[in-house]
Amino acid sequence: MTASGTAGRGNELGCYGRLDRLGDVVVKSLNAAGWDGNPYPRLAPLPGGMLNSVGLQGPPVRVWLQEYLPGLVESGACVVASIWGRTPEEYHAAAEALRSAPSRVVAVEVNLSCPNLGSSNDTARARESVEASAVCGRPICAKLSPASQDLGGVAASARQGGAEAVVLVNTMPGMAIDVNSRRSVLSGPGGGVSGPLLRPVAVRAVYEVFSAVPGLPIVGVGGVSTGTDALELILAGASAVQVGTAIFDDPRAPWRVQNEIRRWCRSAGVSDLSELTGAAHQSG
Ligand code: RRO
Repeated sequence: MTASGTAGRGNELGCYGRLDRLGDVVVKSLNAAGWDGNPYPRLAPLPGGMLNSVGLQGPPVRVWLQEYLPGLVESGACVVASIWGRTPEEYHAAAEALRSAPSRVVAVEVNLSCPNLGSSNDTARARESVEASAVCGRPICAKLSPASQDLGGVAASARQGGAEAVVLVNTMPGMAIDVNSRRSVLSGPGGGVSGPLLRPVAVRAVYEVFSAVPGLPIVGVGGVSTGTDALELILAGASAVQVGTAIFDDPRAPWRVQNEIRRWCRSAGVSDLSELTGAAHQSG
């Protein structure tokens, strides 16, 4: 899958590969009213990763449905719409606007964890926000922050609210300062750290939630740029993997990662990837 926020809102990646050959295309988080996002600069490269404070920029769901989704549907992609809100009511409004989406929108990712919204994934709020999103009328997965002290509790709460899976993890809150200007490198004080730096954080989060909430499917995301990076998340407990920041460096990364996983499985004699989900737990 592509990770939300890294593959555009429509078929932007379609010129690099067949979108219908990916698991799903997850689009940048949307809400009912649309939002301008944060002032620039919003992105900064880091050694081993990236810092962003895009600030949820995006059109209203209604405009996305009219202007961006048709190209994605035409590509044959399975689409996952990501939604955000500041309150359960805002999640409800975004989800309601998606109710009429074509069946190609196969699921909704409820983003409970934007590092640039000041939203933390608090357990009660996770359940309420997911419950409020049920109106979209399709399967829901909840995207959680690695910054939570109780990721297992938040994941369990999202499941109680109706989430069929969790997506682990969003970016990690972070900050970088330019010593010459003595200011944050971004327009605001901080942002979200992604890329290879995030991978061990994601692997641990997936590993913990796989143990803490048995049977809850996990989509792993964070710093995946090769097939073996993806396999690490799968061995920790993920049933599917998203590729995100690597796309900025190589827009063909999602297909390349898929091919590298296939090649590795062939050489290791693995015929069904699901055999590997959580396998690191068996070996201690
Ligand atoms: O738009 C953003 O600033 C943003 C979002 Br919604 C998110 O979920 N994660 C992130 O790192 N940035």
